[in-house]
Amino acid sequence: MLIRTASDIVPSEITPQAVYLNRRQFMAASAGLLLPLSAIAALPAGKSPYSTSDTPNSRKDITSYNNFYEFGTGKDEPALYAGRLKTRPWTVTVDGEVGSPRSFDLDSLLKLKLQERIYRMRCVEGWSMVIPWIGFPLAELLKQVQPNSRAKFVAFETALRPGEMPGVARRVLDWPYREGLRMDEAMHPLTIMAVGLYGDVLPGQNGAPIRLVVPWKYGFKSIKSVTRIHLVEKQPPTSWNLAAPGEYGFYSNVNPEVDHPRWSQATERRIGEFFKRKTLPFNGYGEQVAGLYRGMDLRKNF
Ligand SMILES: Nc1nc2c(c(=O)[nH]1)N[C@H]1C(S)=C(S)[C@@H](COP(=O)(O)O)O[C@H]1N2
Ligand SMILES: [Mo]
Repeated sequence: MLIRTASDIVPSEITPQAVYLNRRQFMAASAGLLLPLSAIAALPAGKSPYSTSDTPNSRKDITSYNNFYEFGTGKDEPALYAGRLKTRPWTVTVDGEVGSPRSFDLDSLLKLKLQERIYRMRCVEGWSMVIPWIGFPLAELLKQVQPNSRAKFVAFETALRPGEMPGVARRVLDWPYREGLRMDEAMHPLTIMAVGLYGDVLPGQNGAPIRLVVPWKYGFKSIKSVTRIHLVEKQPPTSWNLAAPGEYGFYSNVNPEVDHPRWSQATERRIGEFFKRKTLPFNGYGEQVAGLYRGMDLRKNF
């Protein structure tokens, strides 16, 4: 057997990581094994046409300044404690007004067509970040369970595990964390379920192992660590709307003209920048989504 030292190997002989992972993934699939977790690192082949050309925030910003109240209300607490959440095994149950309700094991969801999409996320408190998500359109998942004609809204729930979530001992919100979308919002191609960011699996603090991302709405709509997706006829209750109905509406589309009762929504600070930016209607995605709300009074439906 020929033994070579590192200095004998030219760079072109080193299998690029992506090719290596694809091969491993292929071998695992053909052997009937679960996909290795690391496989998703290899998956996003190209950029999605839905991506913004804004420069993404650093991985450090994205993973150290978070809102995830199940792990505490401090922006630094999710990074400290969210790793306690056990993300395997993980099932997402999709049921309600559907022809074929199903519980999906996370690993089967990772086989849906994953893409990298760079989205602006905007928090209601006036800060924003640009995050390179890896995910698949929520519509792809919903189509698999065949929504019926009574399915008008989609309700989402986060896992509730007091033993792993130090923040739920305090009733800052009515747990589990709940969110909702209208059916047409849920089916819109901009709406994704994210399973990774920056070419890797989702860090705990960003909602591991799977979270919703709705880039034209305030950050709290993008619910983390989702275990249940329930299709319903009536507009479902949502955590922030239950907690403070005058401050957080069901729609929560980014709207610089409708202020939060306690602060202006006209400007935002991109994390890492010094000067504030003007906030754009629908967070800059108006061309794609304004039509969903034609004829609606967006002051009343905030
Ligand atoms: N389950 C759950 N999901 C959640 C939250 C939360 O506290 N719990 N916070 C929301 C808020 S207010 C924001 S701004 C975003 C933050 O996502 P990020 O930390 O990945 O940037 O997550 C949203 N999803
Ligand atoms: Mo937020």
